[in-house]
Amino acid sequence: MQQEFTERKKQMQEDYLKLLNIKNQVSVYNGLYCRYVHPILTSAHIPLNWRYDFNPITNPFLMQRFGINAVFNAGAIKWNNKYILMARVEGYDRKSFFAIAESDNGVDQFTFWQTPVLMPETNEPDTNIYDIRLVQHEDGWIYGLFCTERRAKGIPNSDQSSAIALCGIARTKDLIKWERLADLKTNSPQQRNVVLHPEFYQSKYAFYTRPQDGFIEAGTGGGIAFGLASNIESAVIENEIVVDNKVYHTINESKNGLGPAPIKTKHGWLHLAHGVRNTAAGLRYVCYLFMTDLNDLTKIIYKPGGYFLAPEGEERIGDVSNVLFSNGWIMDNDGKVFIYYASSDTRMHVATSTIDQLIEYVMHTPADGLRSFNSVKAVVDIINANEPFYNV
Ligand code: M1P
Repeated sequence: MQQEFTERKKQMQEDYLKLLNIKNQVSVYNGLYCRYVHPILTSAHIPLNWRYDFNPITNPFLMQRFGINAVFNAGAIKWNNKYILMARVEGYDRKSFFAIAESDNGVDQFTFWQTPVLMPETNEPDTNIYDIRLVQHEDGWIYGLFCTERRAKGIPNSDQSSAIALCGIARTKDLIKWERLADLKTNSPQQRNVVLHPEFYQSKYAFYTRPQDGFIEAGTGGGIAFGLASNIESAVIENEIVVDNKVYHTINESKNGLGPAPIKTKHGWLHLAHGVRNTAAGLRYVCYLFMTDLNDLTKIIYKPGGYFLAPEGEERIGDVSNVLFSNGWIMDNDGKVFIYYASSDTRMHVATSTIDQLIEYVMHTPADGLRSFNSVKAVVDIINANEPFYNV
């Protein structure tokens, strides 16, 4: 028994180190971004000593004591020259929590810090927390805005799935010690995908929100909205203005939500978001880009039609299949952009691009014409413009 224990432990440790040392390679480059061969974080990347009790007396069969189901939807920030991901880690028990992993180059060898983040609670404990957006705000704090989910009040015992999703807010100076602030208050019964703008706007804290009627269904809400709060410690948004609404027969006809905080460029604020539509096989989540005006944050100035990134190959399959979701990206000083995205609520990937390529894409890709007729016109325009350049 002792020998079997020792051998399995050795094998597990060897396999784990092998996984952490995998070097990533570009799998596809399409002129806009590179995709990579390997996912960058999976449940297997969770340190073994979080999952197993390695004491042969208390765990003679060397079985898992805490199973991890998935690692996905990570916030991202460059910190002390490391690429930091604050991932949503989901246990077998379906509860999510946050854990930080770092990498030297942003595309491989992500390694978790020693322990997961023990996010402080408010007076009303969270049942589940997930999908953090990390923002270095100009006020000097790093903020983490995330979804806090609790069982809906006043519903019968027979209903064990009605939930209320709100925006939790915490801040830190070192990513280790977190100060939990009051949950964001808005007039919407449900909020997910809330993001803090990195700069003050009209001397206030500016938020991108996603008002929604139900926990899953957007109802009358579902667009990406914008609102201001005069303080962050007990933030209240009185008025939400929809910036990017859901639209019939588009990639975001059911709902959408902002991804990470936008990146400032000389042309406007560059946004990455997810759009959701319904299909016979369930919801399909894809990522798209748009740009808002530098002076009017509620005004979209460019929005390419369709998606920027959609599930491909094994990305299509997972706990919630046909989902790509991003809530983290990092731009380096040289303009390289690391887009961190999760596939099918199961694992994390990276795509890399440059700010120049993303701007070129956003400014020069035709907008959604909203009708098949206009799609054909867009294709014919490209064919005609190609006349002097393209001969096969
Ligand atoms: O399962 C897909 C996603 O569903 C939710 O996103 P949204 O609020 O936009 O519908 C979230 O639970 C998200 O974590 C999840 O990836």
